[in-house]
Amino acid sequence: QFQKPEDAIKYRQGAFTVMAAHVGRLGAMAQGKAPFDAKAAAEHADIVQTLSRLPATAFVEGSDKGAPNRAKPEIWKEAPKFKAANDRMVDAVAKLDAAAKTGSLDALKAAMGAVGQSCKACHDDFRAEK
Ligand code: ASC
Repeated sequence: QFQKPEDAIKYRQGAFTVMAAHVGRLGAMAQGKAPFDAKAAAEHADIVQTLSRLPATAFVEGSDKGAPNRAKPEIWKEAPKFKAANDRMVDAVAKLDAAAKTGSLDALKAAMGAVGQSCKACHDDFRAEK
């Protein structure tokens, strides 16, 4: 699937970068820093849901090196724990997508809380400091 570790690193970083952009726009709405636009929120959540499934495919063995990246060795040493953390993120994002489709700001706020926690949990355990 990836020719070299660098390709996997770039792929997952690209997915995370675009996810973060759309999560950020949803976060701004959830926090009242941007006006709530139900249609835009549903579109952002849809994009995030599609992207949420991609990074896990790109944490291939040996891709801790090959290009600058912040993946900790625990991703591979504690693979079941990493998979569980990834699955929680995917699950939280699926719920976010459902919440965004309801058009309710309160539903969006609640779902964003869980998404943010799932981002942070994985970063705390599996992402190295800069
Ligand atoms: C974001 C983003 C993250 C998470 C994290 C939540 O918008 O880019 O990495 O939320 O900050 O704690």
